[in-house]
Amino acid sequence: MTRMITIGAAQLGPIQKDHTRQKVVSRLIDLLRKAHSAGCDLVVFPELALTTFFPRWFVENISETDHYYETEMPSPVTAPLFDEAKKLGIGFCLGYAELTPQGERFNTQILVEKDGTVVAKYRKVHIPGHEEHEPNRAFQHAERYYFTPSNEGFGVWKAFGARVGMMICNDRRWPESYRVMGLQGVELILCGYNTPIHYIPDPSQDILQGFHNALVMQSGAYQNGSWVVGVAKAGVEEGVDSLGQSMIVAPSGQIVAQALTTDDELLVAHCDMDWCQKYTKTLFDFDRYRRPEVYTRITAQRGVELD
Ligand code: CDT
Repeated sequence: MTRMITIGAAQLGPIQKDHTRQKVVSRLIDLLRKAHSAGCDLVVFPELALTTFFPRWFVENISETDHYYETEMPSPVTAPLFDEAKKLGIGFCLGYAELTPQGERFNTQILVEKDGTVVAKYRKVHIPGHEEHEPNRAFQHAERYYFTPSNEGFGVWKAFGARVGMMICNDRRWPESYRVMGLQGVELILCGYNTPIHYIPDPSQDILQGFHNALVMQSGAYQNGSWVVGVAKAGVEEGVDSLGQSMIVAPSGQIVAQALTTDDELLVAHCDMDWCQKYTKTLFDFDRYRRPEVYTRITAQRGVELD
């Protein structure tokens, strides 16, 4: 018997600064309904799916940006999404900016089961970009000013009849993110992203954005025998062009569905969770073949150490 999950990767086109939460939530609900019509069990939305990617601007007083953060989930404005999903019997994964009662700011993603229960919350571990205003840049990537890196790490939860993990955007470039989940038997990894095509510190990488996006998710899937669902907020948002190319990757490393546009677009794939074992019980039988005793540098040291 196979364990199938029909998954919808719900790519979003741009969200401009003046787009209201209500308008965005109605776009999410449209995609949710499309996914339901396509027989999906689970819909995955991007990172920071409720607002424009606000770390592209710097403000002296961070509290001026409080309106971009959610202080409760669901909230009155996001409740219609939760209600519709529960009514349709479809689960979802949603990225948003979180402001806690203690005043901490996280880049967060939640997983909601088909019955409306919030199964898990993941807070982004690898925060890219810069802490300070860099006035010479065409646009900022001040995520390190707006978000605290989470110390909670990468969990794996039982949901949708599978072992599910989450990561957010820059996490997908680090093999450690996948491996920590791989060591917990992950079968499905959900990842939202916002990736500007123009990489200001080294523009020679601009043309490679799509290649690198596929490279990291395909290798992470294959090397850990897991499905990976990567979902973009794409297109030209407030003048900044962001990568689309949302994709669903099989444990073989093959792309089984990929976005064709940089707009709101739903990709659907029927994902057999038992396919993972073809890899985790053979070539990547961790228990049989891994050599943790010679990998101690991975956790003992952070940067490169030269003799
Ligand atoms: N959102 C996010 O993490 N974006 C980064 C952009 C590159 S770092 C400026 C990413 O890894 O795609």
